[in-house]
Amino acid sequence: MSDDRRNSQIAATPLGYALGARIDGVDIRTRPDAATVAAIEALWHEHHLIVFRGQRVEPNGILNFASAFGPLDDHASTPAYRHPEIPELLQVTNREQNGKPSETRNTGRNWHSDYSYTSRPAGGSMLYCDTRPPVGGDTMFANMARAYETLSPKLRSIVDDLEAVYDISLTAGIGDRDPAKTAEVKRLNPPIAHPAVRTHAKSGRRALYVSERVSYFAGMTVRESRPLIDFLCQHATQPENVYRHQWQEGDLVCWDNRTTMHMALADFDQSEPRHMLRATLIGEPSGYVIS
Ligand SMILES: O=C(O)CCC(=O)C(=O)O
Ligand SMILES: [Fe+2]
Repeated sequence: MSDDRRNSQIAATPLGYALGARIDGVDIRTRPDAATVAAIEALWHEHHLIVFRGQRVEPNGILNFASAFGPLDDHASTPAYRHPEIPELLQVTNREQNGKPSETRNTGRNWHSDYSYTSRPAGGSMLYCDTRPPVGGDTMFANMARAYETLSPKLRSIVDDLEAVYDISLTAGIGDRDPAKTAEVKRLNPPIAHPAVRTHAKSGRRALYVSERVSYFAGMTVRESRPLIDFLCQHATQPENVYRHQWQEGDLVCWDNRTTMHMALADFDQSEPRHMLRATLIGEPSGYVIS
């Protein structure tokens, strides 16, 4: 099939006003060619989050599809959470691991952008739903470009000059995980300062880069920073700025961590299995470690 024919079948249907679109006409079991990748990326940048629905794929298939969009992270920042055979896949699961509760059963329970506590924050994340509970287990996403654009010009000029210090200790539920693994993850990821507003390398869009994992703004005290962090998070996550995804098995949801943040909800019966696999595209280097 020619590229033109193939790409003309790709169609996007918006899922929310703030962000999100379902993409039809793509079978993720087939590695996309360059023209298809470009067509998908254009829709991804426009909608910030895209959903491929009704896909059934093995872990290697996720790898094959995701790697067409750029180099994948091997998740060395969080080695304990990787798929046992495929380091480019992170498991977000409540399946027991070696007879113990999974370390990732409560992953993502506060608003964040993936790997913001590293010097290589994620570009895109692609999360595949293998098994979902009968009801709930939703994920919410906020449009951080829109959050930035809807600030007053004065506050925008203030945040433009700020650096946000990210701290992995602020990851929700990290205290409930295996202490040795948590200590290792903290050692690998000391606090790091990133610009509070980042410009998307490909779309040029500016977006707020502040989440619930920010502890303070560089050069300001924690007490001074706290109200502003709280305000910015609350502003960004107001319902009008959020898309809430209700998962179906076989969904591949791809979000851009440079223009969105997300939170996984514990709104489900934890005795029901929920098993997800994530491929993470390496983003642009950013930030500096706070000594
Ligand atoms: O489990 C989810 O829905 C999302 C978890 C999360 O934060 C992630 O995979 O990046
Ligand atoms: Fe996440």
